[in-house]
Amino acid sequence: MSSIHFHDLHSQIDRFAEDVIAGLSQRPATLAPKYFYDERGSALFEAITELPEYYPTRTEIGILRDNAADIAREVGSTSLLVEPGGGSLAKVRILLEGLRPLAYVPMDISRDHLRLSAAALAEDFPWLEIHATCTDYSRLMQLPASTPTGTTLAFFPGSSIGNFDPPEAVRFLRAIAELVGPGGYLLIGVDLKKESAILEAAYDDAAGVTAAFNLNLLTRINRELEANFNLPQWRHRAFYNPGPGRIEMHLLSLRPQQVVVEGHPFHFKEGETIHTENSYKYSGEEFATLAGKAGFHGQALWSDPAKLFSVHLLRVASTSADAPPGQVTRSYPPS
Ligand code: AVI
Repeated sequence: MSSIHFHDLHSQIDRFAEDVIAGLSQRPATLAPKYFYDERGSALFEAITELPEYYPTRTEIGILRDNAADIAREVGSTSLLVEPGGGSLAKVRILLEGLRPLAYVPMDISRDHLRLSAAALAEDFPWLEIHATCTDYSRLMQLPASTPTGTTLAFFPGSSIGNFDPPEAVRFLRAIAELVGPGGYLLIGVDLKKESAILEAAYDDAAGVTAAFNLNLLTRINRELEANFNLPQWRHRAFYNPGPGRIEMHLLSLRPQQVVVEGHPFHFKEGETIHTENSYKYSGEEFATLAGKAGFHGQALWSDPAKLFSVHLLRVASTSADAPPGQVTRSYPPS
């Protein structure tokens, strides 16, 4: 019989208003992508993952499926599997039978979503102890008390690491390295650099779902912060910026306008944008270098035949004397 424990580490302090006002006061104006995910935003994101142009989700799932046994062999016996941002828990299902951890700790900010998906997982994996932990993992990366000790593997799929700027990504990876400790592992999905036309189509799809996802942030601000963004006067814009190696998403002001948010007026010129998201793309070597700055060394790397997406297995050295072993590179399907 599986056991579910629910841990609430998330303080209710809401910084949405503060963050929006600070972001809109900057030039260029910015809004943090973590605020995309209200109920409608989460549903739109789910729809994005099924779009023909948005290759990352299905490609990563293919890599995990085709290499699940290999991944389990590389990691060996695991006591604890931790998933920061484990909202839907769909991808972890691919790995659970092979890894057979004693306990699984999904961490997510959305209480209700976490409860529902943890309960569904418990039904399907009755042997698994689940510690569903409500926390904003980008601010607090901490295991609840009472989880088993032993080798820990963190799982961070989806290429969400690309939504952090590189210095933030290093800080986040360092927090994961501390969480898993010496000898611990990180299995992480990272989107690869590729032709800009493929990238730009993935973030500006023909059906307009990504546009609706981006614009929904303004709808959310209107609803939750008594604001008056006039939606027809804003347009979704996404492009690949090759210098920093990232897709940028913006909201473009179609005319000069004033917007009021909780009593604060903001002026936008025609053509001015609000920068809402970056999605960094990394070659295998670039990402291994970034992870190295956080104390990880590469143990294995899997990819798909078209080299669209990558899954890295990284490890924290067991002792400071441990020499990092050479990384094994594999492609999908394994040859
Ligand atoms: C969640 N994250 C990895 C997505 C990405 O591809 O950067 C968010 C997204 N934005 C637009 N489409 C998808």
